[in-house]
Amino acid sequence: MAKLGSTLHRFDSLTSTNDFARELAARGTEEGTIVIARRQTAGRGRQGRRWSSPEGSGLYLSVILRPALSPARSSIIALAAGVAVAETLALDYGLTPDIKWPNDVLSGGRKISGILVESAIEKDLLQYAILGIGVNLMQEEFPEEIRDSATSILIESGRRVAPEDFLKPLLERLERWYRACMSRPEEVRARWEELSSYGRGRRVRIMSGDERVEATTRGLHESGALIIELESGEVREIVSGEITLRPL
Ligand code: BT5
Repeated sequence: MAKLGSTLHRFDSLTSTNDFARELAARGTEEGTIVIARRQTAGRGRQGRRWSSPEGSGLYLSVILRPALSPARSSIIALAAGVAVAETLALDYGLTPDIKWPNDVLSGGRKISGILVESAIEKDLLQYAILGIGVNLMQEEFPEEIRDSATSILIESGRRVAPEDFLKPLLERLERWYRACMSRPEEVRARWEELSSYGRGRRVRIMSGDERVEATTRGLHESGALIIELESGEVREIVSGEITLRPL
């Protein structure tokens, strides 16, 4: 496997770094290639949601991955990325992050980073995965819709961190945790549970369509699903998707 970031494509502006990385990956570009942009005009989250990506204020990064994992096991990549971001914030920037399942990284209860993995699957094999990571670095304020729910390293610590400065330690941690996805996935899950207050024994409300249930978290399943125990004692595994989880 090539080192993550050994080839880097840097842009002033892109619709979405994931779009550009996907085009490269579809043309056979090697694993580890990364794409960053100073701003995104159509940065996106999951299920068509938007990712606010103002110029120079955040890190907007996509990494081309070709993991030796079955599609059913691939959600571990997003968990590993959450671990890498949370570790970087904690160990290199002195914050006290949390990871909200599946992979929102929070600081002071507000979202500081989001992760979007888009996979290309053919004949039940993972051809490639694009790991997109957005980290809020220097925003002092946010658009109305996310004013109360978003934060940045500047807001949390008073430090001005440039995208390239954050990129270096992040890539080192990503490298380590990405490799572990293939060789020691149980370590990724254990580290995720350590860094997240949602791992075990957290009371949560789970919303899926019209259904709302209250439950207690019981750790991560091998597949990356969150194990929950309902009031009735019934144990379920929830996979990310249309499910929203709120602390109780
Ligand atoms: C995510 O989606 O959190 C994944 C975000 C991934 C962004 C990166 S940037 C590089 C790469 N290129 C892309 O186009 N995307 C990736 P989700 O869990 O669906 O959360 C989206 C929600 O987060 C939105 O609906 C808003 O409520 C909120 N949000 C939007 N922008 C935000 C920001 N900058 N900071 C905090 N919250 C934000």
